[in-house]
Amino acid sequence: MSSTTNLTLYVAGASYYSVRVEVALAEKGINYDRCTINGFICENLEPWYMKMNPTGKVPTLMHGDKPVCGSAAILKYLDDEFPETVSLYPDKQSPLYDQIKQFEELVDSYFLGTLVGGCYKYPKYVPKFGLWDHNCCKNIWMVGHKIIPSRAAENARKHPELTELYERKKDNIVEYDPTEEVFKDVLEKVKNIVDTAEEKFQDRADKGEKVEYFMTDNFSSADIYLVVFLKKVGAIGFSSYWEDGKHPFVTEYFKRLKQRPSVKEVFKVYDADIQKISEFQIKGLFAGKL
Ligand SMILES: N[C@@H](CCC(=O)N[C@@H](CS)C(=O)NCC(=O)O)C(=O)O
Repeated sequence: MSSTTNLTLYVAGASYYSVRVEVALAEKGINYDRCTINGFICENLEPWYMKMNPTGKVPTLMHGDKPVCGSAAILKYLDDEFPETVSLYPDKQSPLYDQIKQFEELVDSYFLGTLVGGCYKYPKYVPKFGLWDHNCCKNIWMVGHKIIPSRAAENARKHPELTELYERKKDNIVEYDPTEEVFKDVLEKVKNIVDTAEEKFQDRADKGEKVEYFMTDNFSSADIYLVVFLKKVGAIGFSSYWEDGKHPFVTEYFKRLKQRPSVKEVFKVYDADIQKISEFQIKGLFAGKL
């Protein structure tokens, strides 16, 4: 996409947190350059990337030479910096703003990599693997808890000026390689997010409000968080958490939102990227490392 806004978004294929930003940019109609970072060969640990985003994670948005790191910060930044585009947050003074932020914090109360790593290690808890299959979970688990920390240690030796940043990447081992107890706790959190969403829809319907969108009358960041959450968790294999007859609002909402042009366009690329994650293993990229 040609850039008229001096924006470059660094993403990884099928990255949960990156997809949020891509939906926001599509929704706002903002042009940007998309740069794909290949986590499988640890491009996110290259010094040039770590200098932009000291966490070594995606997404990162570069606006000119200013980096904005992490999906939550980027979504808010886009709203503040591009006020002429459709707004994704209500006025900061309104109680709705705090409610939306609270829901977003609930969705971010666990780390997606922990869910994915746990699904690889304890597949008996996954009702039915979907497009994001057991192999995808295995690949991410491998990269997340083993390849990235070992490359970080190597890079720390090569680039001593960045040792402190690379040292932090050791945390990846715990993040992506949960114990069964930690994983079960994450699953409870996932269920709780689905239940909370259903209750919120029900409350608004009871008050006679329209429930086309999640927390407000218009498409908002709460929709981005919810639809991307449902997409990812559903692709892994947990759609029965809401397709159980007890979550009719969530079920209908997801069917509807998937058809929204911004969401549809981004999810199409996302699905294709999931396929590529499986192919990486087929090509033997991990040969000698497994
Ligand atoms: N809180 C961050 C999380 C970003 C994140 O964890 N991204 C994953 C990809 S979906 C990543 O970069 N993983 C590589 C790593 O953990 O080193 C956000 O909201 O953007």
